[in-house]
Amino acid sequence: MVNKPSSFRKMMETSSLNRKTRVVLALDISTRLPKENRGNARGDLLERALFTLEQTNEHIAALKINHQLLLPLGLYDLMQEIISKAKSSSLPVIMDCKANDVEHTNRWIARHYFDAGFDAIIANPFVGWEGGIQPLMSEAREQGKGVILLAYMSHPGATEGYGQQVLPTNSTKPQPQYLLFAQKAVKWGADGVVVGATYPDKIREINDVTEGKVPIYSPGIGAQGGDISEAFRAGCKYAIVGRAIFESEDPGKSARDTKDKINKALKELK
Ligand code: BMP
Repeated sequence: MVNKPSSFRKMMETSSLNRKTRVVLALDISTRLPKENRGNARGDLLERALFTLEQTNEHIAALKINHQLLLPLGLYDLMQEIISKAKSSSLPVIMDCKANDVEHTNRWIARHYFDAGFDAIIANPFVGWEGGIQPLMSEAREQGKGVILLAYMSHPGATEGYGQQVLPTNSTKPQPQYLLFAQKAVKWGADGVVVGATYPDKIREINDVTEGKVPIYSPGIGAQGGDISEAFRAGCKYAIVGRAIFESEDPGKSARDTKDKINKALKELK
């Protein structure tokens, strides 16, 4: 059952070291596509996304795409321009699809995202290993790609699922769901875990369980109220930042400031 980490992990480390940044840009630029003007609206959306990527490129270690950009642009359609642009500067691209389905569906989700050029996908460990995460991992390993698992999400309702106490199979002692997910991330050879920066204590606890074997990706900084320096002090490895960068007047400057703030926090930790 145990998997080895993929080359995606190495790719992330190389990108982060070369660019001296731990920022993963969540390129969640979003708009409606009015029926009467769909073509132009899609074109404008693509242009804005490409421009933001250009402005921020040198300050980020990777790019994360989510549904609000993928759905209007289309996977094998305009999204290809964004993936190509990222690839041309050796920027890893992560698809935040939160895959959460059964064997054959998960397998096809992974195949399409990897075939389309994504280097890693994000998945939900609630589905379990057999017929859930296993097919994603096997597709990823066949193609040298990565799988990142959710461990504790950044929103308030995360306490209800990730934060609940559960009785693991073959045990009489309840344990927090997120710590079980952290153990499974190590056992399954996940290439990362997502832990909300809004819960720095959870970052610390999860980091203790994974013993640094699985890099922690933290979203929830800025717009959702998480503090970037605190997240890194707690053990996060990469910060996922979206609106605080792309909604600012100068995304390039915001990305650079975010990078600098993280590097300062890391320096103080030494
Ligand atoms: P922002 O920095 O604008 O809040 O964006 C965060 C990004 O990370 C979004 O794409 C969101 O869907 C994602 N995300 C999150 O905010 N919390 C999680 O727990 C997991 C996520 O993937």
